Amino acid sequence: MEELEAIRIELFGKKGYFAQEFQRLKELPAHEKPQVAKELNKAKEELYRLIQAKKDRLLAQAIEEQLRQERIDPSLYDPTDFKGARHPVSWTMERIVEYFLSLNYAIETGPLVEEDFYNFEALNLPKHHPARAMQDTFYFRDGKLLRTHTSPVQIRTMERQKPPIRMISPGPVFRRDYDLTHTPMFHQVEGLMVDAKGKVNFANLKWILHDFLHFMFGEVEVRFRPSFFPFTEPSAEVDISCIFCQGEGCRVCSQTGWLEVLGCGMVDPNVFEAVGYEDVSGFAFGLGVERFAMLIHKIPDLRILFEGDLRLLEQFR
Ligand code: 2NM
Repeated sequence: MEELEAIRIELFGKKGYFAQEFQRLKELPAHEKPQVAKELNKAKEELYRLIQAKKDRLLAQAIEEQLRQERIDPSLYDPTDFKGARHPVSWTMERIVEYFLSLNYAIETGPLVEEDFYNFEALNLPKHHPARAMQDTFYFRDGKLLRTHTSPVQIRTMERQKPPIRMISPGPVFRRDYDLTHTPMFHQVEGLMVDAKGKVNFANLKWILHDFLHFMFGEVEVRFRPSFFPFTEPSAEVDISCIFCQGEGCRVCSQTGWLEVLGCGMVDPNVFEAVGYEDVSGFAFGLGVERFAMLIHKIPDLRILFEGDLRLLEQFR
């Protein structure tokens, strides 16, 4: 293409061959001028046409070469060879949500960057409360923080709505923790039911969690153990009989025959006071989705869930 352009300039440029030849016409005797001019014009037209034709051919070749190099082979895409699959944490989250949707619970979400009030203060965790030190929190310079649980969503929902409330809050939470059984980000689902005082009791909580755990784990034993959370009173931790040894005792259940899967309780009056509720009662519960996913799918190591290794996902197609 460059060579061709050089030739074109040599022939047709301002000081090119034809410019010079037409200049020289003046020096010719008058009777020769028409004939020479005619032949010059004919040669000029012919050469112009040839150069243009060559140019077109070179351009077409260049485009063809480019198309050849950039060609996509659509037969390379094989939808039956798809390596991806729903991640077990997503699957577990969706299954949990499916259960509570079937009971007409609302699915609520909220900000991941939270204010101290919603993450701690309103949940009966005043400043300097020892329970605050239990959870190591990611703080921002302006005092905001990454939520350490999804309970702030419950607080925000109660601020916005009047009872009755029936909701769950699925989503990621963040804690400064990283070892064999803890990652700095994991997922929680927390639930809340509130109605007029006396209408929601601990028996309701026991029934729904029994039913829910059977939905998730099949035919397991369920037991409630007294426990403590700042935002509930009374509080309980919930165990299921070990799904690996059917309660016989194994490494996963530390020979106890039981696996801890949930925390729950009746919402503390201080929490209701913080959101301006009066004469109500309610229950709440919380669970870690990764732990559920690991138990259900018998995944031995928490970190596998976060490595993005396709060999994990291939097993969930
Ligand atoms: C848990 C255990 C017990 C809980 C309490 C609340 C709120 F905001 F309603 F007070 N939300 N979630 C709760 C109660 C969470 O997680 C182990």
